[in-house]
Amino acid sequence: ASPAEGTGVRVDGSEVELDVNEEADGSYTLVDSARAMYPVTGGQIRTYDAQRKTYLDLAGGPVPEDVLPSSSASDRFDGANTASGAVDAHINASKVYEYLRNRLGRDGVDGRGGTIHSVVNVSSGGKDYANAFWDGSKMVYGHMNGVPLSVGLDVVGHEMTHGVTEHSAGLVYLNQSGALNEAISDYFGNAMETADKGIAMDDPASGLIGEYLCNGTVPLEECALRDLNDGRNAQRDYELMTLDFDNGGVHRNSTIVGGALWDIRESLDSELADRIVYRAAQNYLTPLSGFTDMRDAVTLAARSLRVSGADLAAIGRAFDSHGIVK
Ligand code: ASN
Ligand code: ZN
Repeated sequence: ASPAEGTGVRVDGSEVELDVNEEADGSYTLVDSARAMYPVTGGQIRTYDAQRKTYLDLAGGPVPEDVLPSSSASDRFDGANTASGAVDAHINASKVYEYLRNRLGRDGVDGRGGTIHSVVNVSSGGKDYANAFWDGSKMVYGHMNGVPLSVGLDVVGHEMTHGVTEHSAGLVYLNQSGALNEAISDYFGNAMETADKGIAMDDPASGLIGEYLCNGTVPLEECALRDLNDGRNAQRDYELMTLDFDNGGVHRNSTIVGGALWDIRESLDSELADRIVYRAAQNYLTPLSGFTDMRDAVTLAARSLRVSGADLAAIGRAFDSHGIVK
């Protein structure tokens, strides 16, 4: 196989350039061999089509041998490759890769340029599987309202950030450490999307998560899964909820600390905020860290980056106003 330039049609109808492979038989696959900051590992970005298999049928390896990379007879990926979500997953994974590299100086999900695997078009046995997740070695995507979850850079960035967290802080996916894990994924997923789409931080829509999964039928703010501007599904009284489902409510409690992190991104230069949050997660958290540990971590990271007194005060206010106080 050799690296080639292809084109793809996204679910929204737009056309994008894709890094692909040309295979020996003349076909093309969604395998991007053009990246990896330190080309030691020969890492790739590989996008596979599960052809409606269920997740339980995907046992073995990062991706089992009978699940193949999305392919096309020509260097144009449209039709089934659009509908499966493969084109969107492939372009969004490369956007996340570039964001990690250019803004944060990180080489991919594992930080070592290792291969990034995404599997799209997973079903739930005849029905759509309306979710996406990081399973410890790959991203897995289904469809919601008929729309592949890979269309949203916030969703793709969220899932890939779970991989980054697993390879660094290792936050346990339960109770406060789990909610913090979720918040860090929400933060970077939305940071990547606002930067990519040029959404201003003072636009209330900047905080919406998963708002592009609506099929155009519902207003964005009604369709969004969560809102880091303390809107939809936010835990607005900032009281930690004890829930016996969802790993202790990780997707509700997350907005307490995620809302504080988003306030920081609104108050500071956004690139600086990203570096602070990233540094906090990389250097100052451990697997059982909770919300006040994150306050300490962000403060320490900001100090080590020598931010201004005004920025430090804004960081303090962001945590104070979400009830994360020492
Ligand atoms: N989409 C969800 C998430 O990444 C899946 C899950 O519940 N882990 O948070
Ligand atoms: Zn998550």
